[in-house]
Parts: sequence; C-alpha cells; structure tokens
Amino acid sequence: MKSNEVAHHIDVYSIFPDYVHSALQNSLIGKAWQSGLIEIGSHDLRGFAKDLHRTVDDTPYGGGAGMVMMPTIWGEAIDQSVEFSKAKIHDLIIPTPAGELFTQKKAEELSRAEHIIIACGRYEGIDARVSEYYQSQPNFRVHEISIGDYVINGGEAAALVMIEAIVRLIPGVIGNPDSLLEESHTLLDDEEALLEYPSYTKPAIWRGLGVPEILLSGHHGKIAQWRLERSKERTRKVRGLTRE
Ligand code: 6GU
Repeated sequence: MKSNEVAHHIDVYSIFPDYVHSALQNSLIGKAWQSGLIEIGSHDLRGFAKDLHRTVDDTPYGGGAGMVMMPTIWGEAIDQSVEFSKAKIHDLIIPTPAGELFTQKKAEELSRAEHIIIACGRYEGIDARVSEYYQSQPNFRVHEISIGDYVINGGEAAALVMIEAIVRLIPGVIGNPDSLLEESHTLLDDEEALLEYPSYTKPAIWRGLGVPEILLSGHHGKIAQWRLERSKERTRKVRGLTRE
C-alpha cells in the first residue's frame, strides 16, 4: 500500500448479516469494495450467543415492553472486531433513534476513520453500558447516531444509509471528485449548507415544459448566479427562513 493511501475498514454486526451484505454489494459501495479501497465485513451477532437458541437479548431491568440486547454478547463481538484490526483508533457507531442526528459533517468526519464498527441493535436498544464502556476506552470513539426523527425497527437500514454517505466521501471512490464539491451540503459547512438547484437535460421541451432560458445562453457567470439564487430560494422554501 502506498503511504498516501488510507486503509478503511468497516465491520457491521447484526442479527441480519445477509441483508446487510447483499445491500452493500450493489452500486458504488460494491465497486469500492471490489477495488480494495475499502473493506467491509458483515458479521452475525448470533455467532457470539452461548445457548442453543442463540439468544442475544433479555428482558429489561425495571420492566416494560420489548427486549434489550445483552452487553456480554456485544462486548465479545466488538472485542473480536478490534482483535482482527490493525487500526489504532476504532470508531464505534451505535445506530439509535435516541442518538445525535446524522449530518454531512458527521459523514465527513467518519470518512477519515480507519476502522468503523457498526453495532446494529433492535430499536429498544442495546444495554446502555456498551456505549458507556467503550467511551471509557482510550482507543475508541463512540457515536450514537439517529438518521432522522422517526422510528425504524433496527439499526441495519440506518447503518446502510450511513455507510453510503461515508464511503462516497473516501478519496477514489467517486470517479469525478468535482461532483462532490458542487452538491448540496458540501458547499459550505453544515449549518450553512444550501440545497441543490434544479437540473435539466434534453429534450429542450418535454410535455410542453421548457427549460429556463438562461441555461441555454452559454453565459457561465450568469448561470452560476441563477443556480445560486435557485438554491437559496429552495433552501428558504423547504427549510424556512434562516440566513440573510
Ligand atoms: Cl439509527 N435506529 C432506529 N431503530 N430508528 C431510527 C434510527 C436508528 N434513526 C432514526 N430512527
């Protein structure tokens, strides 16, 4: 490996490893995987269970509905992931609706990580001591992350969303890096990100609808100005009045 190349390794632990594996094989992520830019492992959490039924959860202390995933099982899974890794720092992502909101800024931060471990739990959650324990470890950074204000049944789909956002930012994964610079959310820092302007291609008239005249003019400066205005307008419209 050349010295300017960064090794990126992602380990996903889940009770649905086949779902995670098959989803990741497709598209851009699959290509980056095949090319050796990143390495992704999808692991069966039940492999760490001790009983015949391969139990990974138990009833909650204090009572209530649902089950909680056992810290013992998760501890073994995460420790194994560390054992097989050469990385000095491990970024542990715990997808949870109670986490901080996932943003482009967070994706950028995580795209620089050497080794990411994603612990997919069911939505009732993983015993809170797992997060607490690894936060106390000097070679760990723990990220409890939500992908939005709604509830899904498990962390798997959230993990896929995060992986897609993170991996496309790894140098070499996207063929044309200019496309990264122009898009929504990457222009400015996160809080000031503008949403994308509308795009058009041929034909010039479709079902009676034309294309804004300016885009056919060839005036690059005016086009850039028009696009910036449309971005600001759209941001104001769907995200409310913020700046200016
Ligand atoms: Cl990360 N997990 C679950 N179960 N639900 C969510 C979520 C994560 N983010 C938003 N809703």
